[in-house]
Amino acid sequence: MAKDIKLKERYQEIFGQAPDISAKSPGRINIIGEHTDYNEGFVLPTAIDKAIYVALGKRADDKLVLYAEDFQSQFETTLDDVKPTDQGWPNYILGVVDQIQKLNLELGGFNLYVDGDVPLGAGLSSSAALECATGFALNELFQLQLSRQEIAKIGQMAEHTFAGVKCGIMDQFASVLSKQDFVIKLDCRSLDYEHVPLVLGDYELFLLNTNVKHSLASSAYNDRRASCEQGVAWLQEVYPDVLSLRDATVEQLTEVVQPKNEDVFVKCKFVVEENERVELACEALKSGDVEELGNQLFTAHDAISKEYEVSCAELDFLVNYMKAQPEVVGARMMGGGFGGCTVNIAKKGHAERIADEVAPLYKEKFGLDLEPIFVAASGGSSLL
Ligand code: GAF
Repeated sequence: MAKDIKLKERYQEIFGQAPDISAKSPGRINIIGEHTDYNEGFVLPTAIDKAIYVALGKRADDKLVLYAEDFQSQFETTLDDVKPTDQGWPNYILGVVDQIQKLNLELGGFNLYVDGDVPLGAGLSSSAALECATGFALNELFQLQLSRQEIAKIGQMAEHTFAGVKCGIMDQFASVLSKQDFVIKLDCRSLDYEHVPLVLGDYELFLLNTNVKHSLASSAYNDRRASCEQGVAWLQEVYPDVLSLRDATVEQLTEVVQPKNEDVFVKCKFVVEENERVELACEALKSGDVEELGNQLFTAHDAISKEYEVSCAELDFLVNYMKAQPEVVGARMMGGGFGGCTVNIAKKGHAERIADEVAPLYKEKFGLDLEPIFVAASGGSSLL
């Protein structure tokens, strides 16, 4: 059921006056291209019709007073004392404030109220959405003249410094720069991008939320990133033109990296091949070949599970189940891994039935509820 978000009313109740500004920034899905963004490769995400909403008002002093509806929790600090907190959620806001201050842009004190309908911990990037909603709204409130790309980069750096995840740019970029009914083919090196129509003909896209919260995710994520950087460092000793895995070939990896460390080799090879899959999937999408697009999703899942090793039993079970469904052409885990959602492509009119059929089997095997989520490709951050 849609969540009732009472942004301006709740701001008024909490802070005793109307907000100066309110904005939203969406969560995202990714059709294909995982763990390629921090390797300067390609991704194919889009924003969804679920977002983080913020209302802000300027204060006369230098306080930051933040209130999160989901946690019924308030946090207070001052502009000259912005640092990570173990309270969790304020970090995504404070990290953005810190980045803006590091750019020597001038902020004043403010109140901020946040609510949203992006499911938390479901791999739909609620944290990137909060960073981007904060950056987007502060940009307007204090007339900072930041571009959307700069807001995305600020969000990414906030995640690195205040949440401890050395993420790539995909989630934040999708949250601020998506266009309704399109996916973004993003070159994560140049940040050049192309909006590609998300037209699936007789097919539709749906998500299944495993309800597995990714507790391992941040340390494993940083480990995978370190393996990729190690691979590049070894490659550069022989091939100085390789600046990231984006520039590498499987042949080079076999020659240089495999003899040094099999595991690093397998991780790097996954990234090189995942980039190729993004190209193939994007071509298939453009030419309306949804079955080929789906094939790329299944292949990508097998590789991310067996080679990159960021899947989990629940995700593997769901993707394997989909392989046996004649109406499903593709499925894979989505996002950083270790939980969250699968993204599936099925013949129109079958998704709900398939989700209903698999849910009891999933519950019996894992003791968890399986939640189907239907999303639409939506536009990026906006004022309300
Ligand atoms: C997470 C990260 F935040 C992204 O940058 C990306 O690396 C993704 O995992 C994996 O593709 O969502």
